[in-house]
Amino acid sequence: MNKQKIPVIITAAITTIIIIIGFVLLMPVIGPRFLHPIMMGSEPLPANLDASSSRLSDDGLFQVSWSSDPTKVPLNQIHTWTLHVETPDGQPVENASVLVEGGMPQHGHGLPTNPQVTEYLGNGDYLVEGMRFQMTGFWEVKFVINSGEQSDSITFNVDIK
Ligand SMILES: [Cu+2]
Repeated sequence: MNKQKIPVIITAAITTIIIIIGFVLLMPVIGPRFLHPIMMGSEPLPANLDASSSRLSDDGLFQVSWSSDPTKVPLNQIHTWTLHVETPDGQPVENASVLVEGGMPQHGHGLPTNPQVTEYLGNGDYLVEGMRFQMTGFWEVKFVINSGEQSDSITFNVDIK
């Protein structure tokens, strides 16, 4: 073998190995975004998760339920939700402040919009505007509820079809 070619071959081999190792190390970071287009619709709700639309908040302060308008959550369309908040013994929680968060935990992205509670409708009901889910699969929708001295949050697991 030509002596001058050996360093070139070694350099190329090392470079290749570094690129491969770098790619493997970065997969957990870039994977969700990189693979996102082919993930669409591939992951239904994990079987062990509670998918009910009425649940007790994390610290047990509020009984919370949601409904969507239209009733079946539409795919990729801006729509509204109504959140109902009451105490565990059934009294409506009036004039709370509610923050909305969410995303797809398996894809590593959040909601495509920034939904807001825009109106207190009375009787413990809150209008949530700007909801949109741009793909099918398992979504989390989290509400942080502040009422007077009381603060609690709840995460709903939603299967968008
Ligand atoms: Cu996604």
